[in-house]
Amino acid sequence: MTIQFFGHPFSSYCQKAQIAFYENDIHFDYRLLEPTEPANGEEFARLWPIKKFPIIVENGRTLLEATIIIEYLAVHHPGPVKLMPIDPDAAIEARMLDRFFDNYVMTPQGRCVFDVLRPPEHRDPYGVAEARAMLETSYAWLDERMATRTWAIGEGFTLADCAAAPSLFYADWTHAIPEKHKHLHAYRARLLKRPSVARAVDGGRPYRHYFPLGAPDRD
Ligand SMILES: N[C@@H](CCC(=O)N[C@@H](CS)C(=O)NCC(=O)O)C(=O)O
Repeated sequence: MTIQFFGHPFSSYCQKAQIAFYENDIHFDYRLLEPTEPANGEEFARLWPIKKFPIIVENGRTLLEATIIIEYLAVHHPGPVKLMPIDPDAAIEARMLDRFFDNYVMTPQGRCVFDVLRPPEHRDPYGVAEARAMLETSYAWLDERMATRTWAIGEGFTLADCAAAPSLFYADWTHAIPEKHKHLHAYRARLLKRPSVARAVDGGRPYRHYFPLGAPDRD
């Protein structure tokens, strides 16, 4: 049976996983989580009560977490693009950078964005300031790192770049990457030109009005 993918095309973590599918041309059924598709939402809530997406289901097995979905595809649907490097040290580097993008770019980015969805009396300006400071630190660290690399861990496109693409896409909308970080800007632009990433970004285009801070007129 075709892999069932429960998610939303505007979601950063869904785009991260989708990029892995597109890189190796792996077919899946998109089970869109939108109010117009209540059956998908009900099945999703039964499969994963925490209700964070994406998840996938194949042969009765449910896989949670974008990173784990990418690891699963590498094992069960291997293709020409080795998102999990064969070399064990390179694989450690890819996993390390994957954690970096999720924890220190995607997470603070989300903290800024979701704060505006809270009722005003429950907003957390101190937490948002901390998140913005973390983004600044992450940008500076990445800019230096990307001075000598094409992709996050070197010359090959990996799991880490699947994480980087939506992280940097939305982080720049949320807390602009300073102009002085030329290597980081070039990396973000390279990611957006990658066909798998462009396809994921295009899938989210009809939903840009969902962006809580207001989507900029670019990208
Ligand atoms: N750790 C999860 C995070 C997934 C996540 O936070 N997904 C967001 C969408 S980008 C979500 O489910 N939001 C809905 C909610 O929090 O209710 C992963 O890596 O897949």
